[in-house]
Amino acid sequence: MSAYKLIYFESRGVAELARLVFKQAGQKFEDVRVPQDQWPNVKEEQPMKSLPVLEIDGRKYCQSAAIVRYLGRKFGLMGSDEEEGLVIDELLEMFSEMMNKHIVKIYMDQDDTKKMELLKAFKEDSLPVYMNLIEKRLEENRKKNGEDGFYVGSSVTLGDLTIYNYMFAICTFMGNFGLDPLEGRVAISGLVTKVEQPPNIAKWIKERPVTDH
Ligand SMILES: N[C@@H](CCC(=O)N[C@@H](CS)C(=O)NCC(=O)O)C(=O)O
Repeated sequence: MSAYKLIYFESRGVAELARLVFKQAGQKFEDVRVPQDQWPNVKEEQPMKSLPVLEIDGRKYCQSAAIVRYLGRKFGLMGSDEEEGLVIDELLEMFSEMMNKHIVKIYMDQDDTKKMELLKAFKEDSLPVYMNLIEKRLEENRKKNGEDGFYVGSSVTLGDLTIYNYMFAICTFMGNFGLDPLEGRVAISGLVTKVEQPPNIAKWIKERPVTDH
């Protein structure tokens, strides 16, 4: 049995999805959270001088997207065929684009009035494109698997964990500005609630450190 260590900062950031995959899989891992004042020393030991880093039996691997995909495959959470895997990959890229092209830029803006304007524009113009496709995929899977369906197939996959993780982050951020990205999105809201229910995930959501991002 491999020994896993996930090294990141004291935040959810780009490591939380990997933590959720470990929890859903019921796989033990060491959740190392580096305090900012220790970062200069720890940085020198990391292959890319950045985090997250996943250590498997002492060997270090980088890049959050590669790490979650590896863990998804390892623990059987990438769907039951190549097409389900493609739909999950499509979703991961959508959220990556949403974060990098929109959310991170808005987050970095120092001017709160400007931030509010950018967030409103994001909610009206760009967000619906992503949300519409997510709802379309949910409807496709509902037709195939009925009400028991998740994002793909009829059990939790990396797709469901991805939606839960990013919607939690985006709702938290936009909620600070009185905006709800899930407004009118009944199917996606329903999925988010459903992902919170399995015992391992419910326990983790309750016990994980509360952080701003
Ligand atoms: N593409 C990389 C980005 C890694 C990255 O930029 N990590 C940031 C934290 S989110 C970091 O280590 N910052 C500290 C530093 O660069 O000194 C990934 O997704 O893993």
